[in-house]
Amino acid sequence: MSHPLSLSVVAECGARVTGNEGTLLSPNFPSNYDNHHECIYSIETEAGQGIRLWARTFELQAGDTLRVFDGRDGASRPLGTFTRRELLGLTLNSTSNHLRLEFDSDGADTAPGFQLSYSSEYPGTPLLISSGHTGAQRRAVSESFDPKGRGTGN
Ligand SMILES: [Ca+2]
Repeated sequence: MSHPLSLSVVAECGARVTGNEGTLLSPNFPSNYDNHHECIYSIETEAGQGIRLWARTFELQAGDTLRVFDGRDGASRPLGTFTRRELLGLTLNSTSNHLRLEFDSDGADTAPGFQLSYSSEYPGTPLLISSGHTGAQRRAVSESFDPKGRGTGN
């Protein structure tokens, strides 16, 4: 069993993770995901911090999507819907300490999927969980699209 507050966690399908940094894997990764698969991932870091998310591997078939929401549920502001290799070279930043990801695959064709990394926006800050704290701080959203990309992957 992993510790809920460990600094680095690996989350698989359907996981809810807390911590300063971690990795999210698509179902079966590094093998291909299955058809008709739906996975929801929830990330929570300490209150008052944002979350930075980027892809180390991202390869979906057209028709299979990863949707990212800036908040704790699917009613939150969408940060984007990504398929094929569209998330490679991008960094997504949340405005709150919650991030929700929804992966859906359709009934035809699969691919290796994704290996995503996330970290708190201010790494190095001590891990402080203060329940009851209502972080009303708002930061500007920055979705940085790096035209250079991150090379051609592995
Ligand atoms: Ca598919």
